[in-house]
Amino acid sequence: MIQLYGTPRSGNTHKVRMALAFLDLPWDEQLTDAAARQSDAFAAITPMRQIPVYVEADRKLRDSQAILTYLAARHRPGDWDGHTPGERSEIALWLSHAANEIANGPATLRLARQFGAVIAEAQAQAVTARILPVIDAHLSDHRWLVGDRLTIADLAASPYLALAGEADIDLARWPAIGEWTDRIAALPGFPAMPGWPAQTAS
Ligand SMILES: N[C@@H](CCC(=O)N[C@@H](CS)C(=O)NCC(=O)O)C(=O)O
Repeated sequence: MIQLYGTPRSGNTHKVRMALAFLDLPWDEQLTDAAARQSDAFAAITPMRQIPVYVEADRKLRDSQAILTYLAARHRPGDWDGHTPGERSEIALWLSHAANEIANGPATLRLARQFGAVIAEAQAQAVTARILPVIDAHLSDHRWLVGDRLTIADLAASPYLALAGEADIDLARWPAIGEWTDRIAALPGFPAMPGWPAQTAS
């Protein structure tokens, strides 16, 4: 059985949770809160002491983008990770935005608002102001980030944008982003995530 180390409010964990649910794979959740992440037992699982971690038999994977890449290659090759060199490049672009601008912008602002993290506020606001119009403009004439279907680009980029309200970001200014995260939440099998608006959790 797949073990997913994470927490219910971790957007990075939710990227993997969505993938497992949409793939209809059974998994167990290992609740790994801040205290558990400091334990020697967790350090033995990942030297980064970060969630999510994916464990299946003797395979141990960390980093949400890396785990999504693995799941796509194993279970939905082409469909989820790109059929052509152009699609693969576009997916890599969005995984990069997820791990860089989205993580350092909206996700960092949420960390401060929801969990009391001390952050470089102006820098996080600047990154957010730079990336949101780019994503919104792209989604204004695309239903999905890459191609005409869900890919791991959508899974990687969506949680911290859906959770923007928890970062005091008004998504009314970026309607295409909200419509897209609603679209993802309406997919059959979407797993519940606290704070993700308009979800029809199953
Ligand atoms: N690049 C990693 C980042 C993971 C990450 O930042 N996880 C957070 C929770 S969502 C965490 O474990 N924070 C605790 C820490 O960094 O010490 C990924 O995408 O999985």
